[in-house]
Amino acid sequence: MDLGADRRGVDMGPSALRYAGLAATLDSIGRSYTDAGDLSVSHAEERDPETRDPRAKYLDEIESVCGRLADEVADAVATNDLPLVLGGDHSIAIGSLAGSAREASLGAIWFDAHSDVNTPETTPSGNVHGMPLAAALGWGSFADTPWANAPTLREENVVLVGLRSVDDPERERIRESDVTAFTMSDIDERGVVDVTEDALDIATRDVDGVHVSLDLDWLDPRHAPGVGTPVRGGVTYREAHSALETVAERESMLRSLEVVEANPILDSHNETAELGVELLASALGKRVL
Ligand code: 5AB
Ligand code: MN
Ligand code: MN
Ligand code: MN
Repeated sequence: MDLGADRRGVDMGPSALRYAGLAATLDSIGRSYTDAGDLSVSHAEERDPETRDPRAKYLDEIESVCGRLADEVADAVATNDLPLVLGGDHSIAIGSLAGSAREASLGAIWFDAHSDVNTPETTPSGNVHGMPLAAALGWGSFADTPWANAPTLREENVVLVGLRSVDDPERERIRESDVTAFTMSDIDERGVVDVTEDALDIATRDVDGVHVSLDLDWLDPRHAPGVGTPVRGGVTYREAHSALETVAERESMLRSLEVVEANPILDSHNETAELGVELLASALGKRVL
């Protein structure tokens, strides 16, 4: 999917992650897997730009894809498998979350430079990849958007980690909510492991499982250049691994996992996708010894 973002090419992310050796990496850590293939998504060129709602571009097509994705994720959860969702822009998280929360309660950890809680009413861009958490929380007009299955999450179990780019209306909405937000300053002061442990405690409190969403723009653009909305001052390569190793220590609570926003057009030699695969391996228990 790349309909949720302005910079094109993030729909090639899943291919780049496969090409970066996802299957071999899963083999090497002893994980058996089934590649369920790609969901089909129409391209922007196939669509009439005149029909695009400027406040939430391509929302109808995103709805259709997220509905199908939610079914696949829910099916995997129902058979006790761990759905691993490969993006694509972050709008797909609406489907991941809806599917993961279908049969049991869910918390969420959002590793991202951005807070992704805009609504069609507050968005500065009309890009739905800036809205998936608001959709899952049923904020703004997403309260009347039945397909988002909102509220999928309780505010008390949503934790943002590593924020450094938040729009004014998002800041206001987060402050008046029970969502927990850790900025880069929190990571600077406390260290990424401490913050991630706190995030896991909060996201898993009184729920059955947790969804971990990794937007690759969480990392500093030096390490992850192949993303559409890079923001300086992100976590380092080592900090990102430490955080995802901390996630792996709570594997029994991990219900679904997602990596998004890898854009091969903007990347250099596929290094951002390779990093994405490495980080997934850390989240799934890869250790040096
Ligand atoms: B991402 C921005 N807040 O809404 C907006 O990459 C950026 O999924 C959103 O975190 C970035 O357009 C969305 C300015
Ligand atoms: Mn395509
Ligand atoms: Mn982001
Ligand atoms: Mn995001």
